[in-house]
Amino acid sequence: MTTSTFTESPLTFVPEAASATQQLTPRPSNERLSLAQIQALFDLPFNDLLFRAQTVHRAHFNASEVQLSTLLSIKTGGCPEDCSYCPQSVHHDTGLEATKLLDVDAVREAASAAKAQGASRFCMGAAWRELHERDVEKVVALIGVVKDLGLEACCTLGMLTSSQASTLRGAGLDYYNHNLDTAPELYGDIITTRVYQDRLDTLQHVRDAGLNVCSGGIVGMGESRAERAGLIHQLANLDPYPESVPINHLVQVQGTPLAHTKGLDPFEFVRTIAVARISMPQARVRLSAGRQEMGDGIQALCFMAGANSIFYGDKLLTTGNPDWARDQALLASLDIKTV
Ligand code: SAM
Ligand code: DTB
Ligand code: SF4
Repeated sequence: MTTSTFTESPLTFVPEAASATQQLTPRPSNERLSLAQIQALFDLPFNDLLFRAQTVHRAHFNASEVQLSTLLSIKTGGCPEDCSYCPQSVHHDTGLEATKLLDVDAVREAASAAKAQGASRFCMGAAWRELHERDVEKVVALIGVVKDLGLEACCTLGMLTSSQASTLRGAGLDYYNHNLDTAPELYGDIITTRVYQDRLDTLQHVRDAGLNVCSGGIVGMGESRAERAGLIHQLANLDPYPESVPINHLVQVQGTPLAHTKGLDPFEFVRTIAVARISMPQARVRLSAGRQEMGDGIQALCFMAGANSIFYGDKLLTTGNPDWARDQALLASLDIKTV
């Protein structure tokens, strides 16, 4: 006999099969979730998982609204870190040409175009291990350009000190992106030039400076389901959890060590989105890198699973993304409004 019922709130609808995770929704933003709870979500029957994710999503957001962020690489390539997924590392021969930091005019032009296409946030990424003091004032000027256009500003520049985080906040920065990327136990296999705690320290500096935290990870790097659960467990237990959670599908780039990784079952990617949505109910969960390779059907499932943000524009940092027109057509066919 099934005990699935609606009681006073849609959030209390808990199918019997999901009772192990009953206490997950709603939850205060600082309530800890165990790894077993996250794993139990991953292990739900696919349709039950999606139903739960949709229920949580609808309690906090309009399910037919997606936020648009446009990315710009403000400093490309030549990065000293050895992240095995990344085309911008000097350790991998990907044929990418390194560039200098862009100037204010180039950023203004790209941000204006993004605004004209409907983006609400402009994210500037640099292939740096950390922000160097000599670059702080230049980045401050770039943030000013984006804010002057009336856009939300986000940066991803590598590790930050607490005083740098405060300086960027003072310049008007709204979000800082710094991904945990994978579960702690897998981290050393993917990157050797920094440790997990370095990432956590920067996230704490960002949080302490009053910036919104954008942090997520990459799926499809050959990790197990338990390791995907481990990543979500870390993100969901940040206190408070991030406002923005990019879930990237690995883009396999020739010349990187992960170029020939065995492909991930696309439904497993959708599950990851759904578990992120349930465990971080009020976060914007961003369907991030990998959309170009994904197909419209899987993207639609990701929106059903609770993704409510995308990177919008024909390029991510160095790799491709669906172009504006294609995304506009996809969102229109799904009756999704943009914010
Ligand atoms: N250098 C800074 C850092 O690592 O924090 C900022 C830029 S870095 C390119 C930002 C993020 O891009 C990484 O944390 C990773 O999640 C993502 N990324 C890089 N290469 C990727 C790839 N091939 N596929 C998917 N995501 C990727
Ligand atoms: C994030 O989580 N994904 C974006 C953004 N934050 C900076 C970057 C994706 C990069 C994909 C590979 C590339 O284009 O170089
Ligand atoms: Fe450098 Fe960031 Fe790429 Fe790692 S992910 S190699 S830190 S640009």
